[in-house]
Amino acid sequence: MSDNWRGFTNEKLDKEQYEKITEAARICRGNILKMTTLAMSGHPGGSMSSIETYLLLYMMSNIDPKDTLKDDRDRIIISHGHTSPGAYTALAAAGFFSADEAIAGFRLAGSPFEGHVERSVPGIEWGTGNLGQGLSVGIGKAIYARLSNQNFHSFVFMGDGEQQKGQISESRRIAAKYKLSKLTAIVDYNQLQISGNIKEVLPQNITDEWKADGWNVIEVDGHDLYQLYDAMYKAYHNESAPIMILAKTTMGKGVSFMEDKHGYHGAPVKPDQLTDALKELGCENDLERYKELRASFKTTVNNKRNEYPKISSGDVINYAADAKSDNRSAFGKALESVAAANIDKVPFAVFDCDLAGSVKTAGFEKTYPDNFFQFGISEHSTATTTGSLSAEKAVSIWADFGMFAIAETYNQARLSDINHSNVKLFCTHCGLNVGEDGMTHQSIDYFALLNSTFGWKVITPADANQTDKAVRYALASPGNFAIIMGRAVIPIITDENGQPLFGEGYNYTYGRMDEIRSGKKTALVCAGNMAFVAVEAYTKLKDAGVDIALYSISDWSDLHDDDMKKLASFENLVTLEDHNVKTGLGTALTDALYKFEKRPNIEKIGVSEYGSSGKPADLYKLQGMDADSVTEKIKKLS
Ligand SMILES: Cc1ncc(C[n+]2csc(CCOP(=O)(O)OP(=O)(O)O)c2C)c(N)n1
Repeated sequence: MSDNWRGFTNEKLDKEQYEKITEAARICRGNILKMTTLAMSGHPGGSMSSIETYLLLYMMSNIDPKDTLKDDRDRIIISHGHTSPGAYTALAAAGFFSADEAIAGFRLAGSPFEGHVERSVPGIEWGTGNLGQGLSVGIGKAIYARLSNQNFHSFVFMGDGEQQKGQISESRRIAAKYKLSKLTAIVDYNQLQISGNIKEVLPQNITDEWKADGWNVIEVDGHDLYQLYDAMYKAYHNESAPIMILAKTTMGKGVSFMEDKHGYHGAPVKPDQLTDALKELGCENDLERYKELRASFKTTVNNKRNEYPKISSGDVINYAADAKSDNRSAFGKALESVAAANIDKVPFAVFDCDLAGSVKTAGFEKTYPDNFFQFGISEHSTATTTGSLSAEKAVSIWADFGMFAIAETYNQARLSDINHSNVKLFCTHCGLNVGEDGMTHQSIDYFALLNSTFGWKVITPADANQTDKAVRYALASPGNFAIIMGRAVIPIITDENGQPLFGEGYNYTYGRMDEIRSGKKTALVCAGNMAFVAVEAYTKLKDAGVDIALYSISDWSDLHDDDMKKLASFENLVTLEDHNVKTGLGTALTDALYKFEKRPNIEKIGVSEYGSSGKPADLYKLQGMDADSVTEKIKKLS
């Protein structure tokens, strides 16, 4: 098909296009059956109901199948990722790669053609499978278009059962609030999901819900190419409220014994029925050929990703020895300084979930109102949108309480990580250091959760000076970073001469341990944000004549060998952290030191039960994490 049609340039689908897409739909349906039967798994039902939409999207949108990285391309997000057979066969029909490769490699270990759509396949913008996240991804793309002054369109294709997911309603309201007219949602309304009819599984009124949240809805026959095209054309050239297209379809469309059967949502046609099914579609059964291709499968596709923008880290702010600051305020200042150094050249976005004053992004909001996005109490959508935007040439920042930005939204962070995102997450009110809000607000699992991913890096700076440097490092370095901060005002950490340890001349290096005081027998190692307590304990111990060294580790997912060698030489090692003591720094160090023949006795101090309401100092005391308790514990070791 000619690429002149891309970008929905023609007001109407012409006869030639209609005939070509109709023929492509027939072949795609056959290919969907072949690939799922060959793999003996997969989701043919929704793929077959979705195929006309897939073909129009991939053939008519402004995307170059041979160069899928062009910055001004339209973005197509598949939210019902299980309909990957529909997406892969349509992409192949639109010239993105060969259909043979997708069929032979479907759900095969090591192949990019995974069971749920993944970014490894050209044309796939975002890997999904965890339902309900696609619309938030689309919002990220639409915001990128706006911030980078581009006019590209973003389509989000979803299932109808999927509409039950709460994150979608968050996203609907956000898209309507920001008048994202360049964002279009399409719902495959086949009325079936795994357990049966969507109305019986969980009743909802899809059209009315979208309308109530401020969207315009166009209902069409999702198998009628003319109707579908007209709706897409209208949506593509829309300049008012965003449009949702409700595409009424039939699950398993095209094969009589599959039609309207929810059993085919996630089950392939049995091999002995395949010939009959393919015959109905006018396709031959050439499964034997695909079995051979599968046996010697080698992929030729390589979906590259754009490079993330390079930004300057700006001029550091140094805090004097007698300055007192909460780390979150140091973050707010560093953020504004980095933004000032870059925002003219690189799109910046700061997202907030109704906590800007507390998380110190209110200053950014005041200076850069067009770059500040208030998403309200919609953390799931925010987590996904920040991930999606971060995969573009933009700096995507979210600041929130640790509890809501990590534990509340772990799966969203994980899915963004799977998609190679570049999120900058700033978490305040972490550990027991949240004020008097109590256990529901205490983020004591930030490291354990994010360290269970393969990409997220977690940094807990020791004071305002280290916060300033770590914030700049995270903003200017590729990858997902979470900076962990408490709420309280704390002292500046100083060296033995009383000079700021992380002040002028200090270079923050990710993954390295910082020596605060030297000593020989016992090492007290604190997770960065507990350094002020550790320094107090050190002073008491020193006064009592105890030989002790003091170290701070602010990031312990990638512990350095030289640092571990140093710690291995001590007789005793005591760890102090404002994190669940079962899954934090103490455990990571125990693990890292295990390989050394001579290693210290390890004593872990940290959060050992859910905290209660109270001032951090009192809560630390209750859990044996205050300077007096730490001092007593160490005295007993010596
Ligand atoms: C968050 C989440 N919960 C559950 C599932 C398991 N699941 C996969 S598909 C599906 C049903 C989806 O129904 P629908 O959106 O109507 O798709 P269709 O049946 O039309 O293919 C479910 C529950 C999932 N993938 N993600």
